[in-house]
Amino acid sequence: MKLDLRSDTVTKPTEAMIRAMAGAEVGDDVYREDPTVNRLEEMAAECLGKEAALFVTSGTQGNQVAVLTHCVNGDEVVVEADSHIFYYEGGAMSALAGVQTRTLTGVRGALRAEDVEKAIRGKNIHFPRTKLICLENTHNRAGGAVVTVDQMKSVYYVAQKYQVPVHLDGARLFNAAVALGVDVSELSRYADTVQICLSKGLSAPVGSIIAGDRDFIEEARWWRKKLGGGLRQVGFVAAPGILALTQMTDRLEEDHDRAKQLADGLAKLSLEVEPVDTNIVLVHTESIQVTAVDFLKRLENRGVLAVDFDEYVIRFTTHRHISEENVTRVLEIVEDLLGAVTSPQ
Ligand code: TLP
Repeated sequence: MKLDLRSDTVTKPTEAMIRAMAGAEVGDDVYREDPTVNRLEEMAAECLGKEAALFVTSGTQGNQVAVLTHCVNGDEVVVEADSHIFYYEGGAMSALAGVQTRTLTGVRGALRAEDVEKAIRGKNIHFPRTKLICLENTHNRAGGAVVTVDQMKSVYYVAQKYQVPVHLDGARLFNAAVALGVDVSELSRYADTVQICLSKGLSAPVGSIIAGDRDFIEEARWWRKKLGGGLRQVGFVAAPGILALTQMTDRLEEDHDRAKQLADGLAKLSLEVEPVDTNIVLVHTESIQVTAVDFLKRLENRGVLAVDFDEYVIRFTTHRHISEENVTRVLEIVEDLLGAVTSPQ
């Protein structure tokens, strides 16, 4: 069996989730008659401290519906240069919403309030209008880095000063909340709209939520339909999402412990490892002069899967199916591979 550390998206539903799917009460959600979806949306809105929420098919759909709802074509959106919404969503923001992006380099993924303030456009006939600021917490490409409450608050205050809404890509917001020891609403309160993924460490098979005020969610529902995301008896898919929110958030700490175990072990093997806040470990392979893709092939031959994040950077992601023993095994395999790389031919 492969040890799959490519992503926390590979997690399978729990037994309880499968039972919940089979037993879900359903209806036509386009008519808003699916009681399970309605319950999930109410619960999600409440836990994120927002008026309303909408069940969407994926994190990407949630983020893009949010951009479409906030902006019109030609608007400018301030994003972190390595953010998922900019880096990994197929250019959807410009393709679908027709917006242009203003990229700012963050500090471990966190935008600095002073940079955001400078980037917000003033009134000038030559300029586009800044219509949205996007944050990401935890920040994926920054290695699962947590954006602190104070960092979020400072950007939000600037955004409010200029009346520009903030959208939070909180695909792994519960990881951030658990790592900081705060309620998730302490983070979501510093954004006007939030996207959270149910299908990553929380283990639901499908789906994300976007939350915001009632008018925003009404409009987002229209955009979701337009994108083909108006599903029918989708309570079968939403049912595990309810368990994701009620039963799966606290255990994320175990994933964080596994990531720290892995990072410590890799550092002991003299590899350069980025600081670990949550369930993502970024490892550099320059020092052994092997590219990420090459090292990944060697790992795969030994039954370990991870992904490349840069020419010399590998990402390992821990999740519910990766135990302490599994991490120990991964470290033994890496040690063997390093021996082969560094020993004279
Ligand atoms: N991230 C995936 C890949 O797309 C890279 C992963 O394996 O980490 N926001 C963030 C911060 C994400 O990490 C992801 C998925 C998404 C949005 C998109 O979610 P999905 O995959 O549900 O569209």
